[in-house]
Amino acid sequence: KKPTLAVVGATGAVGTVMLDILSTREDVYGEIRLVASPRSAGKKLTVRGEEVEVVALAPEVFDGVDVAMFDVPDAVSAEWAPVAAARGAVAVDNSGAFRMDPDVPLVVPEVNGEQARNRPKGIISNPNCTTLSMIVAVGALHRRYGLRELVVASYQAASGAGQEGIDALYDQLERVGGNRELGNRAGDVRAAVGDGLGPFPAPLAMNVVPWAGSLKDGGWSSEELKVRNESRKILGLPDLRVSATCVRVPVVTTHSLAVHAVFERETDQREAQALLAGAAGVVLVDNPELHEFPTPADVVGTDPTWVGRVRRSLDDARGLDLFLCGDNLRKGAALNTAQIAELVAAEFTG
Ligand code: 11C
Repeated sequence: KKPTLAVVGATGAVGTVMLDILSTREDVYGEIRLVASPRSAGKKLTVRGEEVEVVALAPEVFDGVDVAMFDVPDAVSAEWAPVAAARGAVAVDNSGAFRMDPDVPLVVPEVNGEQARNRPKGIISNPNCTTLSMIVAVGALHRRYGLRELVVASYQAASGAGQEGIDALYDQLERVGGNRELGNRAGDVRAAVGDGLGPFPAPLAMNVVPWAGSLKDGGWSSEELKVRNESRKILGLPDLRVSATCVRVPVVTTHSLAVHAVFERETDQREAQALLAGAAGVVLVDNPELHEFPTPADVVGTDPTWVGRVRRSLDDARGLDLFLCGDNLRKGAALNTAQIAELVAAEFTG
């Protein structure tokens, strides 16, 4: 029998992309149940070409469910993923609630897919979108050269902060659009944006904001620590040196990262390009003489990690510098969750 799937958080920014992904990938499920907060219950959403009514989150919705995806805030997952697991479902959780739990695997199918089977709590975690946007490419390089250190700067899209972030960016762009007086004097963009900051701590339109998440010890942001801790766990490198600076940019969807990676072995630009080009889930676009490199505007809506600007570091033969882009709602969230769920679904159908 084909497994029954529950999608919890079906109406959010990631949930919406998830329904599209479930409608376009190979159909491995029997029933698909759509679950959301009581506020959204009764809404009808289309998945696999059929209208399905959204039901309110409650323990009973997990009865008979084999795989339950969670695209909800940390506190909701913390409470409800164990409920789904207790009722016999395998929970695939896209929140930060369980990622660093030693009894919960943190899975990227192209990198450590085999770990999805080792889930003592019946929960599998999906990494943060910033980690996910780079880890498939970095994992491919690690397999060849042996990773020792990552220094990264992110260029994160507004949709990483959910529908609220998307709405805030569009509203701000309307407030600044067409005004050629703006951007020349300190504070004038801030004045134009006014009370429309949304979830961001500074204007995002016509600006970049060096902040994502919450404040942690030593001035680090939670997002920066997630990149460090999750990369270590996924790659199985508990001592990996990682420095991240996470920055929000006025892009709707698709995170980018500038990566400086240092390895155990000497690197080679052409070899690194070839192995990235051949890696599952990675596309190489690296012709700077033709101005061909990945940009969020070209990558949004696609599944792979797009890599370009691959260079051997000038001052370290063991170093590589590169730029990459990944759709934070697809591979960064819904797609990776769907891929993990498919690994679990395959256990049901053999
Ligand atoms: C952002 N990466 O772009 C964050 C959102 O840990 O799943 C995702 C937070 C998380 O703001």
